[in-house]
Amino acid sequence: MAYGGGPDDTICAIATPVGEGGIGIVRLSGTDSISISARFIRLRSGLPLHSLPTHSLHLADIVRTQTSCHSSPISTVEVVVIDEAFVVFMKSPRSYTGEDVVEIHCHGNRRICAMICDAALAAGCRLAQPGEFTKRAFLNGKMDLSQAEAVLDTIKATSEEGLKVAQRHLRGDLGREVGHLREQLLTLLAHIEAGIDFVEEDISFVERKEQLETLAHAQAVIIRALNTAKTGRLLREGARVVIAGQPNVGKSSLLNALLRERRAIVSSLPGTTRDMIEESMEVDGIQISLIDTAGIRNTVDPIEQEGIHRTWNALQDADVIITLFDASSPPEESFKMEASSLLHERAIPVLNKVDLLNPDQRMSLQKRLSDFCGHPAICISTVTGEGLDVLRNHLRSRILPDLLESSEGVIITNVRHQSALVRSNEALTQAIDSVKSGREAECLAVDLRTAADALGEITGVITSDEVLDRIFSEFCIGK
Ligand SMILES: Nc1nc2c(ncn2[C@@H]2O[C@H](COP(=O)(O)OP(=O)(O)OP(=O)(O)O)[C@@H](O)[C@H]2O)c(=O)[nH]1
Ligand SMILES: [Mg+2]
Repeated sequence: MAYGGGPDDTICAIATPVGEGGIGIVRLSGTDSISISARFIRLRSGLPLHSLPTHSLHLADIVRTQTSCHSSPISTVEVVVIDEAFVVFMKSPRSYTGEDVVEIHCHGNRRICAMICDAALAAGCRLAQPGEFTKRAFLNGKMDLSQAEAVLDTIKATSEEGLKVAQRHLRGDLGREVGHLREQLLTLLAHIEAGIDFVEEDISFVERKEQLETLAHAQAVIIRALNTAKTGRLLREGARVVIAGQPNVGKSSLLNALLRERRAIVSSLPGTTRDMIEESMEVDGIQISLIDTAGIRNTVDPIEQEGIHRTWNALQDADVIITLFDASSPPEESFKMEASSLLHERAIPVLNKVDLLNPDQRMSLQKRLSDFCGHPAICISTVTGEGLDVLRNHLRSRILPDLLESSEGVIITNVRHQSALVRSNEALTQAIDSVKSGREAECLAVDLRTAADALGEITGVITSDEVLDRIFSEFCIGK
């Protein structure tokens, strides 16, 4: 095993974030958790630690021993109290890791946590590797691999929707769906293998039609899941939303309005923003990187040219582009901008400064802009704030298609899962082909096995140490 230390060691780590907090938690897990803890935990009740009932909190002194010489030539061993804390014992298998776990809930001071962790190390623990608690939970069957990965996604989720999906996976929704599908393929495989064994007796275990139905159903489920991968990525990483348009249309004003702070400089001079300004925000539960850019125009100013160059680069990576137009400048002018590059399917056309128009002007301009763009344009004013909610809703529905709202199905947020599904899907395509063209059952069996194994990688029934090490190394120590 690539981990420094064996799987049977008792491990410890600080489980709470570094820094100040009401409570800090040091956690021990492994067979010797209690006997090791007994060396540095003194229950206030005076009872021995091994009599600690499971799953209850007990007040204790956490101590360390130190040798002092002072003035005397004979050294003495002193017991020093590090902190008073609550101690909880969670007996195997009813714990996070499935092992005996001791948690020490001390004051949330970084030095105290470190000293308690040191005391545990001195008493015979080994420092946990990143993700080792969760890895043990997986190895001890407390969760499947997709759930273990969801632990990390749950900790790291930055938006409400991202959190929802991570928690769905944490509950095991993905593992269940994938496991169910794998079972169906394995059942089919068993029938086909039986058919191979009994071929001389000419027993047709499953009709071809039935085989095709099972394969097609599996493939449909996988394709549906794969179609959610883009949404999943946006949920996990957040969407890049770029505000672009000609100078002075109000891009920086819009950034400020959406952020609700005066982040970017706004001025009536065209060409104010030279560099890109990127800020994180949450729109309706979705994480967004909002990017204000230099206005696009022909210019001889080398700094502005560089800014515009950066705008074009930002546009390439954008998930959504807010293409902003100025309602107060002559429409022919503003519509004529390098529109073809700014008005593809990722763009939302937005007409700003509508506070300067009367209702008739506004309707007619909105219509002309919508016709010009081939998408309905949204009217806003960063001054009065009107239309900003409509824009936010629009952003949300662009980034999160309806499927997330309506379906209980899984969303693929993880590249490893995605690649396993792609491989499973490819194998199924070949399997379907084999059935249709009447190839030998052996070919079909091989493809089915490949498809089922790829699904097994997602839940971790099929896995390697290398894959596990890679997954858990992304965790922090203590998780
Ligand atoms: N009336 C009105 N004026 C606005 C509105 N939004 C922005 N402005 C004004 O338009 C001018 C330009 O605004 P900015 O936000 O700096 O425009 P920009 O697109 O970032 O400009 P550059 O950085 O130069 O490309 C400023 O004087 C703003 O006060 C609006 O909704 N209504
Ligand atoms: Mg600007």
